[in-house]
Amino acid sequence: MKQPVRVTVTGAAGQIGYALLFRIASGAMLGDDQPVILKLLDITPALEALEGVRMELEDCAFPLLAGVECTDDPNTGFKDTDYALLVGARPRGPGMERKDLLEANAAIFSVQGKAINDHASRNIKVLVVGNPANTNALITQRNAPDIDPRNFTAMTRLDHNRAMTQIAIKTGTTVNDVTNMTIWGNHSATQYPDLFNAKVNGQAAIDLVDQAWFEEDFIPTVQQRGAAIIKARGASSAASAANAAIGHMRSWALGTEGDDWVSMGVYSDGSYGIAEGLIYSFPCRCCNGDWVIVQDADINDFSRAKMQATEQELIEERDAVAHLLG
Ligand code: NAX
Repeated sequence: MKQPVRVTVTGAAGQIGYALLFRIASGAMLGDDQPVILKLLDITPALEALEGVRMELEDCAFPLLAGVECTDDPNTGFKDTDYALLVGARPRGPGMERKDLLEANAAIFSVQGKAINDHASRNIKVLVVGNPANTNALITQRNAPDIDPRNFTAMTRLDHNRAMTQIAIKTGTTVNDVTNMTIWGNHSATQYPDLFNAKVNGQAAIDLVDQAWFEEDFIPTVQQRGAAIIKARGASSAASAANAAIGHMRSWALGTEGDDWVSMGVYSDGSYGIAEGLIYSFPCRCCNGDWVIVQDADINDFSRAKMQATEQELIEERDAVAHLLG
């Protein structure tokens, strides 16, 4: 049996946390041969609820669960951590402007970035789920200057999975037939789900649908899916978000399949002309615990305009929190 690795989950007492922790402990994220020590971080008023989650984790008697620690202190929560899933965030309150939301979250993620910098493993892999995920990931990364910026990522895998299912339904196939899906840019309503590079049974997905459906149905459905879930369920996506987080980390740690790729919000190196240093969602392949941005995706004028619009939003978000970027 391998040595246990430490996995920190923030916002562990929340609804995504509840859908996530049991799957990490079962081996779904890092494999059936990888024991884990779970480190659960939440705010002080949530500590009692967190104890309840710990008890339930213990009661599952998961063979791979080597320990559970609960804390409200980021310095303790990130100590020696190998994997961190930053789920806890400040939700938008009544009357809160976008800028207020960015600032409230910037305060949380700058503290966590510093704690990661000071206490975590130098090889830590960080996934930010809490919204606004890309900019929260940027703030975390910029406050952890001693750690490689490539170790900080944001989640667009839920959007990726949503897009795969929508094209599968439209073409009368299943997600097993869909490959090479890409979500470009921000995890927000400006994201661009790309059907020019996606394939269904090896054929370009765009050739199987009409352009009007792509532009007027597919793109808005994927972009607005989070809002549709809130309207229907009275609560935001939780199990599907947790599932996407498991998928993101699993691909990163254990690799992507063959020629296929996944969508990950990663540190931009200027690929496809996207501003360097933004956390932008690109098509990525993973191998040996590392990711690379796929370089040969086809970009036409339509795609270019959509990719730039979502880039522009990320630039504006970055500029709004510039004073907290460390
Ligand atoms: P909940 O409100 O159920 O849980 C959030 C938890 O975070 C709470 O337990 C809270 O006490 C904790 N928390 C708040 N501040 C904290 C801090 N400073 N340190 C540690 N914990 C803290 O929200 P939930 O539904 O679990 O959603 C969590 C986040 O995921 C939200 O920001 C949400 O917008 C975001 N999402 C991101 C998605 C993505 O695809 N990237 C999709 C799903 C989800 O909407």
